Amino acid sequence: MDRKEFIKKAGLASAAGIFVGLTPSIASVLGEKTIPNIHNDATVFKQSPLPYEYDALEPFIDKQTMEIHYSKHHAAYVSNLNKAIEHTAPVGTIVELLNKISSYPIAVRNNAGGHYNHTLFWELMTAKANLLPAGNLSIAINKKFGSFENFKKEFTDAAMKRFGSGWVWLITHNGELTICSTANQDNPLMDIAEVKGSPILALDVWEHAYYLKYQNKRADYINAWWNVINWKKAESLFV
Ligand code: MN3
Repeated sequence: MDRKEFIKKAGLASAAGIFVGLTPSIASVLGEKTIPNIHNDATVFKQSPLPYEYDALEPFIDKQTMEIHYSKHHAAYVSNLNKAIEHTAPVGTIVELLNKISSYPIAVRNNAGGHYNHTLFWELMTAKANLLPAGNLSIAINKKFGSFENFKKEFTDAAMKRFGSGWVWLITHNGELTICSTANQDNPLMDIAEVKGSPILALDVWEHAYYLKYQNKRADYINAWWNVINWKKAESLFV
């Protein structure tokens, strides 16, 4: 680095330092809240207990995958979400936050989605699964897709076609059922979602959800998941 370049770089660094140094006082002049959200219980998110044991979904979803997925992956989304909103104004409930996610940085989007998606995913699985939906949801599936088998095929196709990491959803919007998929930890409740609606079913197709047991065989994982769907929970979400 010659002398001229050094002076230029040093000047930029010092300008950056001044800028960073001024930020809090500008914030206080503007009367912005500087108390971190972490002190407000309403905006600290917590991971709910898993509604069953880690090995409850064997042999379809293995114990080790469940343990790592819940205690490492999901736990990290919750902790990183709390860090990402530590200095923002109160964000409201997780659903309220998702509904206005376009006004937050990408770290909030990724971790709020990760928290919501996994919470729902755990609740939508059970060891005591009925293999078919009942009630109004069953009627609506037959009406929209022709038969349960057609619905299963369309949902499985969407899950196979999701390139890279993401989720596949059955959602309802004004009583109409739709299958859609989202990348990363996005979901249909986000204001940035291409297809919006309320989730009825959620399937995690990130490799961390199946790689230990199924390796690259996503189709086998999806096929196994149909055996552990908590249709009672799905029916309760269909209103
Ligand atoms: Mn996951």
